[in-house]
Amino acid sequence: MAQGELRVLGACPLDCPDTCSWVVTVKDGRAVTMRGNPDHPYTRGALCVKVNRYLEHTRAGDRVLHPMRRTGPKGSGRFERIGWDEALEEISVRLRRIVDEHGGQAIWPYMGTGTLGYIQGSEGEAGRRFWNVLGASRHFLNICSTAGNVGLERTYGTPAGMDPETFAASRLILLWGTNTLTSGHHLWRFIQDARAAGAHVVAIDPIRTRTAEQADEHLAILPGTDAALALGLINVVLSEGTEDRDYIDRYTSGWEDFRAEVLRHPPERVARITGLPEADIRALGIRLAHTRPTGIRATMGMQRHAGGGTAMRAIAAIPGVTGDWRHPGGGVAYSTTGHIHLNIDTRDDLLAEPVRRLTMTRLAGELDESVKCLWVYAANPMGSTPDQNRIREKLLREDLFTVVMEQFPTDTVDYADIVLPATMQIEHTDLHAGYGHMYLMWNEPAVRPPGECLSTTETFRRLARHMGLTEPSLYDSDLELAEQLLSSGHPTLEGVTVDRLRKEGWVRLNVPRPFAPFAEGFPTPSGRMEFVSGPAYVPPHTASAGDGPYPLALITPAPHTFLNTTFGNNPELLRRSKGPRVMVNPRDAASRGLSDGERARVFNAGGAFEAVVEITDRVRPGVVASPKGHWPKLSPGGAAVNAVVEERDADMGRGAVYHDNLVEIASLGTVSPAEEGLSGAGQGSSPM
Ligand SMILES: Nc1nc2c(c(=O)[nH]1)N[C@H]1C(S)=C(S)[C@@H](COP(=O)(O)OP(=O)(O)OC[C@H]3O[C@@H](n4cnc5c(=O)[nH]c(N)nc54)[C@H](O)[C@@H]3O)O[C@H]1N2
Ligand SMILES: Nc1nc2c(c(=O)[nH]1)N[C@H]1C(S)=C(S)[C@@H](COP(=O)(O)OP(=O)(O)OC[C@H]3O[C@@H](n4cnc5c(=O)[nH]c(N)nc54)[C@H](O)[C@@H]3O)O[C@H]1N2
Ligand code: SF4
Ligand SMILES: [Mo]
Repeated sequence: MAQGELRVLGACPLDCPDTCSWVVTVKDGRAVTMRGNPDHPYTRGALCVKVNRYLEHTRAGDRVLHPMRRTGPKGSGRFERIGWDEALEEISVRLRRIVDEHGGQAIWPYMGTGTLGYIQGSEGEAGRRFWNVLGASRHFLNICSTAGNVGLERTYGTPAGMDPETFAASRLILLWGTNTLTSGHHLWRFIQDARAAGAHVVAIDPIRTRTAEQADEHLAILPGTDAALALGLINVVLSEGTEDRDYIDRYTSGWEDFRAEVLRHPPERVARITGLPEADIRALGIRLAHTRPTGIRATMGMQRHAGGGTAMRAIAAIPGVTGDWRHPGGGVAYSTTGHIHLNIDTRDDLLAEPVRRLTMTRLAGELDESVKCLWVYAANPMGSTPDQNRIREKLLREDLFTVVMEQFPTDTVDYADIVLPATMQIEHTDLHAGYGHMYLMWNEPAVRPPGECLSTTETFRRLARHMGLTEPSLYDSDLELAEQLLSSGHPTLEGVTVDRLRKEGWVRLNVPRPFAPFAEGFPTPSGRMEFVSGPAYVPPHTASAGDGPYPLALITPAPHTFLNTTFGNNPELLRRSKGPRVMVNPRDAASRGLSDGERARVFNAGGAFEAVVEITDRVRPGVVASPKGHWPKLSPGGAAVNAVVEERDADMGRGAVYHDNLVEIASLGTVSPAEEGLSGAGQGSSPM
């Protein structure tokens, strides 16, 4: 390290399972490099295509650096710069008046997943104390993973499962509705270790993603039919007679009913439901029956469907039947968050009376006259939330007071009355925990915030002071908040202190290594895993297509170049994304007269967006795919994929159904040369 240089340890804040450890080199108060930390046992160095540009992003010309007040009509994005005092005064007056006239519940604090920090972000529900003192409505952050979480909780008593590091010990790996190489690529090293020892890797995904391409086998299942496949695989295990009777007797409940449901799903029936060849189902079933340990990596993709919760339950049943939970490297890994027992005290004691709960994915429907203030932070609902057109209409309401705390001028910012400039990760303190690994992570600020940016916690402290609120805990410092978070007394956190985290950068949870969490039972009330009772397969919405006007099943997966809508404005990443595109099978393209590289309109009753057609057999007939993350205002036609995603709930946890919508596609004619640079038209198919 050169003289005068400082090395600061941090952690990636984004909603990605990996929560990378990074090292920022600071010289003369300026961050000069950011590199993945090779010493971290899970993330081991490399960051990713997106975050390699994080430093550049912190200095982007369009960064929001000062408080701003709206000067044009809502949606115009026209603002004037104001001072913090002026902003705080205007906000205080408006909030007081709303609370006096309509009650605190007229405020909707709409927090997203822009940072998963336990201090600044959604995992610790930053700002919640402040909102409780005002009696604001509660925000239900259901946008991402709730169907799967609830499905697993009902089965195992927790959404937690395998330590992902133990995939190195798996001998059969099912990558089930997960695009590992795009959405959390650090798991791949462990999969490669398993492969070197002879493991077989199977991707179960309607799209031939870059991950499916690298797997030994790819089952291109019909969207939303995974529960049926799980039942079919278990059916074959029973035919082979390799179920673990001892494990089932000791550690599970509801087996007889579930077994009857399994017996109703022989491979020939499952083939009809899933669109997979019967021979493939049987072959994988036989492999599963005879390979211990089998590790299943299932992430959020497969639960963004009408039956997502039930699908998770059916998949979760597999290691209960095979006894895979006995072994490290066996079981299911969805999220590790359930293993993290920080003390998340949301301070409901500060509420004067119970308040209602408003649902994140239901913004379009629930943002009615009863809401007088929408306070958006670490979220970009105009880009990420279903039913984009209806949200846009609702945000135009003149008597709605909208405050947006942001780093960048998103589509949502365009509808704000007041914009508050937010810090980025190298500029504030935070505590993190990966949801794809077993480490707590510390993020030390490396540089001073640019302009007048403030962290979430500091913004709420200043606002509380400006409003004259007297509750002492509103003024706790970030380090005090960190100490409180670590004070749960849970054995997995024994010996973990703020000092230690600051010094070492990360700490592994105190769990055995290797870790087999359910080798001897489950954290359910009975101590047993609960097999789903009754029907174990809920068909997807897309199964209802029939000969209706919208026959194509649309999947809207994670893009390689953005993280949700974060980085959607980075010029280089936007260029590499090739712009909004839609993958269409040759057969569906031919029947619509679509040609490769042309501009098309993707639409249904809820709305439409424009995309460049990519004709490819990466998707099967009847299925089309277009990645999430493009900013509507930076997209041709001014709309993005969530214009056609409906506001509907999955079967559990009110989960969103991003991959379960029906659309039609029509040609818009050829792309003009001016657009070609962005669209990448004619460059051929590239993986998701
Ligand atoms: N590069 C990048 N990384 C990301 C994100 C990003 O936007 N970009 N987003 C982050 C976030 S917020 C999350 S929640 C995670 C999500 O990570 P993933 O769970 O990987 O999310 P998706 O890309 O939505 O879906 C994964 C795969 O599931 C497939 N799939 C869709 N429907 C079905 C189905 O019915 N059955 C099966 N078997 N497969 C199906 C899709 O085709 C897709 O390839 O990734 C995080 N990581
Ligand atoms: N079509 C489709 N849409 C989807 C999905 C899908 O699969 N398909 N996936 C969904 C999923 S899984 C998720 S998690 C959601 C995510 O949806 P959102 O939670 O809305 O996340 P982002 O779109 O990334 O927007 C986050 C914003 O927070 C800002 N931000 C980041 N850090 C901070 C901070 O510290 N303070 C403040 N004030 N702001 C900050 C960023 O600049 C960014 O604009 O999207 C969902 N949308
Ligand atoms: S987005 Fe994921 S892979 Fe990329 S740096 Fe962040 S945690 Fe690591
Ligand atoms: Mo997510």
